[in-house]
Amino acid sequence: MAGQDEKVISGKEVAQHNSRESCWIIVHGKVYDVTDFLDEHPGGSKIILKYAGKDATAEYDPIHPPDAITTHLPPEKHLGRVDPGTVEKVEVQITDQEKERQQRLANRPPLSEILNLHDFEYIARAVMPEKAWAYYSSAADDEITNRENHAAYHRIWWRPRILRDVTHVDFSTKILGHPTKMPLYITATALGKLGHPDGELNLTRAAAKHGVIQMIPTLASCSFDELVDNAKPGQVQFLQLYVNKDRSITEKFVRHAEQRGIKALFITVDAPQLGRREKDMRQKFDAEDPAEVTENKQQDKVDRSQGAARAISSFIDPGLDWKDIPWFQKITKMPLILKGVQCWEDALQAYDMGLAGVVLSNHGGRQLDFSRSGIEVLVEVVRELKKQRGLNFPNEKFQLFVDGGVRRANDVLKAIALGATAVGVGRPFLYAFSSYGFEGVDHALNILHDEFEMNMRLLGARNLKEVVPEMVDASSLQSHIVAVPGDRLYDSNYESMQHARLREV
Ligand code: PYR
Repeated sequence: MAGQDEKVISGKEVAQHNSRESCWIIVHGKVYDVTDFLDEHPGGSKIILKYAGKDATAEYDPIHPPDAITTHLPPEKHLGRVDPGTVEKVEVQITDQEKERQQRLANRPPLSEILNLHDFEYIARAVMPEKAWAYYSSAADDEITNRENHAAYHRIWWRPRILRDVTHVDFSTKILGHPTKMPLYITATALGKLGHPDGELNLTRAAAKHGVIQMIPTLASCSFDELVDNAKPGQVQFLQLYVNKDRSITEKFVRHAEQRGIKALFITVDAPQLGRREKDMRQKFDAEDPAEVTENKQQDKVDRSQGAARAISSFIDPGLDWKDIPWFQKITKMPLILKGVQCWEDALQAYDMGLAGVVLSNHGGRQLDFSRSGIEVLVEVVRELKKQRGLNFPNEKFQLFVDGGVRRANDVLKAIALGATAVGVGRPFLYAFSSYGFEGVDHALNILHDEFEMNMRLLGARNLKEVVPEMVDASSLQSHIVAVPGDRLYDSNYESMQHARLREV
């Protein structure tokens, strides 16, 4: 239906289809009949009905991957193109709360005053739209693992070496054979446009400038091709994969990614169902009028009190299994890495099945609460793979990655000392671009660069090969107690969880 022959429909005609009985919406200038889809919409019918007969682009964009409509609606429901001059503008009412937020955004400090990644988080919390902050910052259940991810690094202490000539320090390395200026990569995080209109493009550009690798998320707000098209020639990108219940969709995506030059496929294995992120869920619930929620419940087959996470994730296949691995090996030559491994037994199985590595991760504490931190799991994986398969780490053939809770180059170097090839950093870059766009991510990477340089010197390590296990005391890592009286992340940025609200009388 696309192209020259596309039917042109007037805004007036679209406006007449503004009910549950006949619901048309406009997204990016195209008209769709979503009447039959209303009850299937993972985010519930109410939000679509709010835009019935109108242009829904602004609401649609941040929370949907660009191809969501084309994937879910049969072609006959793509009605044509709207005549742009005839569309009535949707009135956006700016609340007092939003005005205050915009004021805070205008008053944010200059980047020169941002000294570390915690600062970005602090500013982001103040200047981001509430829903976006809730989605990015939330974690599963009581958020114990989310806090533990960071706290675990507090239980590892350095044993630095002295009197080594550290005039020149080099912390570049290779990830899966591809050079990176620092031993970290920008890991996959969903819905970048919730935080900034350029979404994940901010990360693509900053990764290019700093010579680090970006992992493109399946659930990016920007389209996959846009992120690849905007990479510099030769810029290395990886892909994070959520596996679709419809394997033909996954196969097409993986083959396309390989053909577009993606260098490695990170298959997420810790999310057969997305965890309960109650801050996110509460946001969504608060956005509704409680009385209407009760009234409409009968009509609404989908539980929509589940926040952004639920709204975007219903396609993920909970049936994914070890027996699918050979299928992946058949459809792509890209190195395969499992993202979300949490014990040595699974790491060993991944090695035995010929995979290229594993990310020891609990999904930023967003999945199973009381999962251990990736850095803690790293220690047992290194020990058991050496014992059982004679492997030494870091290892070129089977690489170990860690993510979660990292806020300093100091944290990253602890993982390197313990055997990781590199570390994934996610939320801090989201907070950086949500507050300052591309310049924020650029500044965050500059900060990390400076921290690496200083820490390498203070450790007495001239290159990453000299960051060795003997340099750390990780003997307390397994005791899950945080022996610090206070912590900047939790004292100033971490937001306590709320309880259900009493209705006003
Ligand atoms: C998350 O919200 O954690 C996803 O991975 C989509």
